[in-house]
Amino acid sequence: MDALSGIVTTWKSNDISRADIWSLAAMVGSEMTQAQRDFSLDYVGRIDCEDTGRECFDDNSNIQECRQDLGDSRALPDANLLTHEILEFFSNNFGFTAQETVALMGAHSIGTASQENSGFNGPVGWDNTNYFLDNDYYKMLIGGDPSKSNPRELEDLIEFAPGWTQQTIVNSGDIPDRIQWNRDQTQDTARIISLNTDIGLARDLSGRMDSDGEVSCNFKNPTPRCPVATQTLDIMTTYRYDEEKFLEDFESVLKKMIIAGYDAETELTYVSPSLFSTVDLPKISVAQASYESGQAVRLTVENPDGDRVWIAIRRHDI
Ligand code: HEM
Ligand SMILES: [Ca+2]
Repeated sequence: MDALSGIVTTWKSNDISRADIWSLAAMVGSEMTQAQRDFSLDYVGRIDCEDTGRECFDDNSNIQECRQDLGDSRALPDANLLTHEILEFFSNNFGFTAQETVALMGAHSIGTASQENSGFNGPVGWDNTNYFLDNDYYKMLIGGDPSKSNPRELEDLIEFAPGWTQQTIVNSGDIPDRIQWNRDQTQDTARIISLNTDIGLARDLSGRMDSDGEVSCNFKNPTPRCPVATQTLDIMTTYRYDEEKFLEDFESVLKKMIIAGYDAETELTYVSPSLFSTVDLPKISVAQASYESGQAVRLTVENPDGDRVWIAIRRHDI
């Protein structure tokens, strides 16, 4: 939020809302980690929560004045949701199918988790390529025997999957202790994590998880092994073996997510992605925003001729 606030302020008067900029940031983050697909921001005109006339709530469901970190939207999903609860969350809030939900969760192919933010300790993130939006997220959870003509036999999907064990992360202050899964450590896999919600796309932890998130079955070890998540395992397997399909479905569901709640054709403004220009940061006046290395933001604005153009804003030294 802080990194984008300068940009939000600058473009407010151009009919580009904070929600547009945040949606744009999601597309830029995706594009910067996966150049093969076109993560364009196709629409602008989203209404910020303080302008919707709806009520905003704090964590205790008390009505509060709407602001950027306190919206009228639903709470974030809990990291201990079970398979069917994950599917329900994305179905109820976005109308997504199981396939769309499994594709969207592949976002954990990028980024990391940190104790100071969420209480989870995942400095490497969910796979070994946290700067690349690829299908490695699925490879962490689904096995298979590549030497076989059908590498997708159920037993092999389990037997040849990486191993995972739970660990309690002790936190202080307002952040509760967390239970996460750590991938069995080899030289290549040190510190890769999953949350119960990630494991839940491969294993059904129903009836086997306590209220803290501790699970009484094993990911692989058969004494006792957690049952497979029958609603999602096939889709996980498809993406594990077909990166193109994953990227195609991910792009499509992400674009759907960032227009959720709107009839895009009538309530938003279409932006032609064919008009694209790149402008170095010092030439325009949004330098107040602070960027980490690797971050960038793209905007659509009208140029002096009245054309709508794409502008990529990025730090000069990257
Ligand atoms: C059941 C649903 C989900 C849960 C419980 C969940 C939970 C989390 C948690 C706890 C973190 C660590 C945050 C931190 O410590 O900084 C995280 C990071 C992240 N999540 Fe999710 N997430 C979910 C769905 C999604 C979806 C749908 C997306 C995007 C489409 C997403 C994208 C990301 C990204 C990119 C990061 C890395 C952020 C960074 O590196 O700063 N997640 N998620
Ligand atoms: Ca990755």
